[in-house]
Amino acid sequence: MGSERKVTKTLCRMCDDHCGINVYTENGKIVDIDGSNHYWNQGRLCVKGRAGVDFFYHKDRILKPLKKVDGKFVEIELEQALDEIAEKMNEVKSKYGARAMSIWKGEAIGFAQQEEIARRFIHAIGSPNYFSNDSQCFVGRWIGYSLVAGSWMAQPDFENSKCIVLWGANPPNAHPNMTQYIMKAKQNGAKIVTIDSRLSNIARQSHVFAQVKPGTDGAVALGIIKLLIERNAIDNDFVENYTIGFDKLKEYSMKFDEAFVCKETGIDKETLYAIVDAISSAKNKVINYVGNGLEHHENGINNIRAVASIDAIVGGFDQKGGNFMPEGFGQSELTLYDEVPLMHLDPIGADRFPVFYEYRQECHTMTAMDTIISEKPYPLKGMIIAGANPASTNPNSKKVVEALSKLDLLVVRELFMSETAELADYVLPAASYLERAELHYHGMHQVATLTNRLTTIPGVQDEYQFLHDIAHRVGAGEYFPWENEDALNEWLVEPTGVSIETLKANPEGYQYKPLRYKKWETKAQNGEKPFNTHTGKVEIFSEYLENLGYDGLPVYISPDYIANAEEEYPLTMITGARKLVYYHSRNKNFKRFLTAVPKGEVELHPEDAKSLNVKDGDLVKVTSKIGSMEVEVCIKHRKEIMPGIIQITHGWKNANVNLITHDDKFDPIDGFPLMKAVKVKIEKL
Ligand SMILES: Nc1nc2c(c(=O)[nH]1)N[C@H]1C(S)=C(S)[C@@H](COP(=O)(O)OP(=O)(O)OC[C@H]3O[C@@H](n4cnc5c(=O)[nH]c(N)nc54)[C@H](O)[C@@H]3O)O[C@H]1N2
Ligand SMILES: Nc1nc2c(c(=O)[nH]1)N[C@H]1C(S)=C(S)[C@@H](COP(=O)(O)OP(=O)(O)OC[C@H]3O[C@@H](n4cnc5c(=O)[nH]c(N)nc54)[C@H](O)[C@@H]3O)O[C@H]1N2
Ligand code: SF4
Ligand SMILES: [Mo]
Repeated sequence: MGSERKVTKTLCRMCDDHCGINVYTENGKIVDIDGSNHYWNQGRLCVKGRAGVDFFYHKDRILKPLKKVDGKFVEIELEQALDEIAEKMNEVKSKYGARAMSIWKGEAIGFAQQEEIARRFIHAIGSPNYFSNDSQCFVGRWIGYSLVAGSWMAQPDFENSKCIVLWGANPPNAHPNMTQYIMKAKQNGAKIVTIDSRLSNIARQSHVFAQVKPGTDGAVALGIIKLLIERNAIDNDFVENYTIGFDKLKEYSMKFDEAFVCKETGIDKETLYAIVDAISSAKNKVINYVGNGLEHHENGINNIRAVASIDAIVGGFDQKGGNFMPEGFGQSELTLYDEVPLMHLDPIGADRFPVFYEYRQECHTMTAMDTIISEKPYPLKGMIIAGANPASTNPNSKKVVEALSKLDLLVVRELFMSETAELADYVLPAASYLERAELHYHGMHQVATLTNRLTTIPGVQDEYQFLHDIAHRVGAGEYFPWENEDALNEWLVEPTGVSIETLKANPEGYQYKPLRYKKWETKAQNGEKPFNTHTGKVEIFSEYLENLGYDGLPVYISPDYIANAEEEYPLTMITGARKLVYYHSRNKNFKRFLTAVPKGEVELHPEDAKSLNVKDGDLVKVTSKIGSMEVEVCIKHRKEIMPGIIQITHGWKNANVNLITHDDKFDPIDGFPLMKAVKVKIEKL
């Protein structure tokens, strides 16, 4: 009897790149995955993508609801779990009010639809408290660029660019497929510039590599701006007609002469000039691409605004080969911010970080931990977490564990037992990406794709079904009228003019609109706001920020470890440099990946290793003002990391760097925590 082999096309969600995949099944069993000819990846696939099979059939997958009884988990039936969770939510609501309940979506299920369903749910039950990993991811770049130009593009038009400047980003590790576009641009003659504190994988493939001290990118950017202005390598027409505050920036940038920039940032004059040469010869076909490396700092937003000001003065926004601004799909609005405005209920963190709240309409996770512990300004007693593992990934893990343990109700939706799930009252088995049908948009090509549900596992719900079932049990069913996610998807596409059938017929992506560049020009001609900022212009100077008490200009502030060096903490730690095979706290349970990268390590410069008298594999204690952690040493080549700088990647249970990252030091605009540029000391154990 021959076995029946079938291929189903869908999208990979082992990382956020969302590559098109062919999933092969034999007699209903998934046997292989390879890359499909989707617009985005055109046949390519990375190692994590292939590991989707390991993931789906992993022996440790949670397939039954778990309830904690006397400190131990016992399996219960789904209906019982849903009934009990709804009952406990009603108790929390009647004792403390609806705002004592909250929801948190993590990196593993975001963004778009899954995020908006979570937002909808929490508003539907009367609480403003929606949290996500975006208190420390992506939003720094998004707000930084949105303040200047009204939007940020995670996938700009790399392919047609003539100069790509990567600031604190390492696509070969973090966005394997996206890297192909950068390499294509390189083949077509684009100059690649990398600005990083480490000789990263993309730095090795760049024409220019500027090795900067952590947190000093704003000084580099302002130094570049000064030179571009002096050389008149700017788009004078664009600056005059579409920007605000250029003269102020020009005056301010004059402070950033070569001598200051080089001393402050650690790069040399030749490198600075080489960057300026690369940018000026590309004119507006320039992309400044900002990664996570600029976000986790106390002056992150202003450093990012300074970088965005480079795009502004060379006129690179919404250009072919520049920072292209895609048009949306135009689907139905799932969130209820207009229908159920809940500002009067004090969303957590909205008063502390008003810009973060205004731009993102979400609550601040670090503030939430303090709120749970102190019960101030009001008690936060219940939380549903899906696709996140904050006990590992949020800063100050000890506090996170203390806070989450104090909740009256913690529900975690998971595939595996995580550090966070361990703390839960209920752990519910969640549907993986191969068991969900959801819409995804690839901005670079303006392509929409509907993912294909390959199979379902009895008792394992997708996020929509779970929230639907709970909403109906707690009296918020009117907001969840769609029986399942398929029905929801029908409603979502209604206003787009594109049917579900069309999307189903195009599993390798459906281009919903042809690309149009320079939309600001057409908008200006039609009397519309050219850019989606407060004034409609590109805001090099932000009156909005000034009115809130911040600097209107992207003012540079020296990081604390430079401005206030302390003998006790002689080293500076960056964290989170991505390893290709792992995803934050994920994938540590895949044997083949553990063989490749078996443990967490502290990466050191050979000089620092020498003065600490440590060798590879030695166990050391790393201490910051937040706490201590133990980790093994990995000595890097002298060019790979700067002397005095150490790097530890997060996500390891036995070497958890977030035991020593700061939840108490923030960027004042977006509230992002200090997790790169942390003052530390190391002791040999
Ligand atoms: N394999 C894998 N891929 C991932 C992830 C993962 O965990 N694993 N995570 C995903 C997520 S959620 C995100 S947000 C993205 C992040 O995507 P990226 O930002 O591209 O990824 P990182 O590896 O964090 O790259 C940050 C770089 O910034 C450098 N850096 C640190 N501090 C500074 C600084 O102050 N200035 C400068 N100029 N550079 C600095 C680091 O050395 C590092 O090389 O990756 C995504 N992709
Ligand atoms: N020190 C330091 N810490 C950092 C960073 C850093 O650079 N340095 N980076 C930060 C960034 S950018 C981010 S985005 C955060 C990410 O942090 P988190 O949002 O916590 O992301 P993950 O660690 O990927 O956690 C995902 C969890 O979801 C589970 N999961 C996987 N697939 C599914 C699914 O389909 N459904 C459900 N319900 N669950 C699933 C996984 O088993 C895992 O336990 O980490 C941050 N933490
Ligand atoms: S880059 Fe790799 S893990 Fe990410 S979506 Fe593509 S194949 Fe999947
Ligand atoms: Mo992230």
